[in-house]
Amino acid sequence: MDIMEAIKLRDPGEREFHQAVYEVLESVKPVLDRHPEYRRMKILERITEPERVIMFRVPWFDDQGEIHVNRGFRIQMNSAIGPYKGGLRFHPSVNLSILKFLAFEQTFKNALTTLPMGGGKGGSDFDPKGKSDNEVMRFCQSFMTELFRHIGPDTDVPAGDIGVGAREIGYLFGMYRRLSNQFSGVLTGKGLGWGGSLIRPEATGYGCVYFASEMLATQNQSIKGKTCLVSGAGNVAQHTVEKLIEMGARVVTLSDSSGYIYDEEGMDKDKLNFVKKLKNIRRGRIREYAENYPRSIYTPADPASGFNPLWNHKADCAFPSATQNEINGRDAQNLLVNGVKLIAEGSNMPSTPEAIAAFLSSGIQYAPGKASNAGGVAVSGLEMAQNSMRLRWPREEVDQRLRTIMKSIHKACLDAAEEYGKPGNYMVGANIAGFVKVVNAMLDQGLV
Ligand code: NDP
Ligand code: 2IT
Repeated sequence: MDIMEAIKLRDPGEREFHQAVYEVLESVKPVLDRHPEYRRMKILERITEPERVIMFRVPWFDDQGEIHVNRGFRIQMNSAIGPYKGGLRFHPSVNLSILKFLAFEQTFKNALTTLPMGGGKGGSDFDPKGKSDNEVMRFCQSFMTELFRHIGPDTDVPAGDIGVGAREIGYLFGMYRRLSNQFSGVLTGKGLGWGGSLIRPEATGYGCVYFASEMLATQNQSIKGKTCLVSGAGNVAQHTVEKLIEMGARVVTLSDSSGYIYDEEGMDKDKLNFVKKLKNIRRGRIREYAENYPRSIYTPADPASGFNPLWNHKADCAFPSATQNEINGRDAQNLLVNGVKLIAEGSNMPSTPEAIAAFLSSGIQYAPGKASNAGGVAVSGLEMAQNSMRLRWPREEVDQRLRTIMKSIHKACLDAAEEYGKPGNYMVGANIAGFVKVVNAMLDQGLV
């Protein structure tokens, strides 16, 4: 039976996981043809099956004394090249399918970073929105009370993702330290005063813009003066905007799940600082941007419309930085009609297969998340390295290493694409380069 069919039969309903696996399997077909040993050693069957899946109950009290029960997960996907590594997502939509797709993608992304990290992902269907700090703390403590026995600085090193930022990492770390009686580098994204790395909060967004600059450089172009669409308003979106502004681009959009803002004038440092305070401290909605800057326009989300108007503005570049499948086939057509020539994915799997097909057939530059958003986990890897050495590198050094890593990922994608006859196809290149590295490690280490 075809491997894809077998995966669908085994876990029907895991739509996002099937989507992520299908993309990689299609890309690596020529590699399998060149390396018959991969099929003989049942590499596809092994690499699509998590090494371990942990699912657990997370009970907690809200401020009124009411009891709630959420579900916690950790997918330990692949540890052939290093300890499991990947973020934790707290969002009501979290389920096994979403976390398996993220852990699968993470495995190849981490391989691309050049650092020794395996792939994992975890999280909960807990919704931090509208919860008090104390409620979030109690939830994190309950979550870690179970998770702590499955992780460790040389076993599995979680970090942030949607709904998990500096506050949550703090509460999680505190509980891990208490339970294990050890101060270790078990989580990344830690505070600067207790083992965190400079540039880690900025890394995903900055890295994505560095990657886009490399892409543009292949066409003798630069970010300067480009009009850019950015979605999301969280960690990745904020630091993407920060670097874009610094490099002289004009950023005109941001969003959250309630709607998006369009600011014709473009954002500057002051406007970005407003967004940071709004989102990271007051935890408010992006609508307030338009209330504060009346020349910008707020449009509420309308999921029933079948398209996202954020992607329907004249622009040169797009940086989706919210969530999976946020650009569908119709959005992709809108982007193309509006003149967008470069897509660099900050979020994981933001483009549906239809959208990717439209980008690739139009010949614009398209970078998949596992390459362009790898800067976040790369600096997590640098945080682990600094923790192991018990020292801290200065900001410039981490930033320089991040740039070097993004450059090397960019080159690895182009080289692999070229080698397999798909020049300029970053998606195929990223999938092949990540896959080959993980597979070779698996083959070296025997049937485990
Ligand atoms: P944050 O929680 O900081 O921000 C997420 C943003 O996306 C918010 O504006 C949120 O809006 C919006 N969003 C989330 N879910 C949905 C949804 N279902 N529909 C519409 N909007 C949504 O997360 P991050 O910025 O860290 O993550 C954004 C993306 O980047 C994710 O895909 C993540 O996997 C990926 N990523 C993150 C990395 C990191 O280091 N943090 C590294 C690499 C990739 P609202 O507040 O309304 O929910
Ligand atoms: O998707 C991702 O790469 C992340 N959420 C960051 C993972 C990490 O371990 O830093």
